[in-house]
Amino acid sequence: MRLSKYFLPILREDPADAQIASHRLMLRAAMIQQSSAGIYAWLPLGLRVLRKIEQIVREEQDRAGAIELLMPTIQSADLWRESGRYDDYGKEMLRIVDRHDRDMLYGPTNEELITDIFRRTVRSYRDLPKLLYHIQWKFRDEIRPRFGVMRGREFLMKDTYSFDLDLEGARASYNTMYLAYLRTFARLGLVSIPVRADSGAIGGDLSHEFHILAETGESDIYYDAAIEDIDLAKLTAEGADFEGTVEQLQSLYAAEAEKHDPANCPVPADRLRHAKGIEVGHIFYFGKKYSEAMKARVSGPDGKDVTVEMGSYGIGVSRLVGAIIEASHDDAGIIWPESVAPFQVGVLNLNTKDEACRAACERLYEQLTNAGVEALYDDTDERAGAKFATADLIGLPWQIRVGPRSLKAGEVEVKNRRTGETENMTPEAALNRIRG
Ligand code: P5A
Repeated sequence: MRLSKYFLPILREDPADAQIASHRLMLRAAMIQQSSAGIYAWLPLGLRVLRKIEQIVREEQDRAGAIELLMPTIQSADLWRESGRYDDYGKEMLRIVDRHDRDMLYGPTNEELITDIFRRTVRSYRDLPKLLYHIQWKFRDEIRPRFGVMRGREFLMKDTYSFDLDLEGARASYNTMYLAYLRTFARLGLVSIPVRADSGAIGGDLSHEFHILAETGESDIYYDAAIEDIDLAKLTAEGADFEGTVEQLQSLYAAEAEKHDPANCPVPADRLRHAKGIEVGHIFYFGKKYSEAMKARVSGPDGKDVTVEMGSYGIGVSRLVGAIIEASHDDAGIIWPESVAPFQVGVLNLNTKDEACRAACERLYEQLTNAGVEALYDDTDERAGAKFATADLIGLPWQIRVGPRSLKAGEVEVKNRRTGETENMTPEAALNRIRG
């Protein structure tokens, strides 16, 4: 992408209303623009990151055997009356009346709708287990939307729903998702801590929240350092005792500060960690809460009807954009993990009037593009200093800086955004460094 043709209306000044780094940097880097309280437009740079995160989340769901579908954002109130949640949900639910005076709502979550799909289509225990998911916008009329996309009113969630014949199956589905979540967050370059949680408005009796570590996180958590050493490769290796290991993992200590009782903490002091976290995922086993109320049954092996066991599993996809920035930035701007960077490399032409610089940049840009590397080519007439600032702000993992002086020696300057290290090398070597 040529920056001169792109749409990147970055802000040179800090916006006044942003209290945390991710919100400030997302506005400055022109990733989002507020449309109304807690509701944002995703500008091109932000959308690229959102889509990358979404794709990693999708790939790990697919790998875990979940099947993607797409449910609507607008739902009928009748389904929620059946489950009993229409009144319970309160003011967080955005209620809508259509032209026929029917009560509708903008979905804050989809337990009812998926249960309705299930009961209308699945008849036999032979069709179980089933894990179904979608990645869809949700609306919750949060009393205090804040911190940009971290607590929005409209936000993108990945939500999966499991259907099983019995408790044992439900537990297996839960554990499958638990592991998929650890893998997903690791691929996003994050350390995640699964914390035993209350299940709140979703209901039920087994639940974990997944927190990622970030100094600015809103949650206060204590956990066993052993969690940081979880070896996912070993866990997923062929022949591994999957159930056993996941249950062992789940027994490792992690608790939110309110529930942490120092006197009874089972973790030795040298292994106890205290950190700030951001909740980016939440999984629930809630048994027959919805299937009973909505009569979601299949015929069992003995021909008798069985009410199915269910769970639901959420990831805050749009929240993750902010959370990743909270976990990975410095004074100059964002530092994207390679896996979600909007572009892998910025090619900076430091003197657009210099013919040699122009030719070298064009050639590099073409070679990168041909090699399948996503490059943002700064071909604008800005000063070199402004180009450096923009590149650092938007946080691409690599920068190739092409200036007249080093080019005379046949070299360009390569900067690694994370380490800050710069190195001179030939354009060919730069290409190989970035492809490697
Ligand atoms: C699980 C999937 C649920 O809604 N039903 C379907 C269950 N769980 S949850 O914990 O309420 O939400 C799941 C994740 O969504 C993110 N999230 C938000 N992100 C941005 N702004 C919000 N207002 C918001 N509310 C929830 C969180 O990451 C949460 O873990």
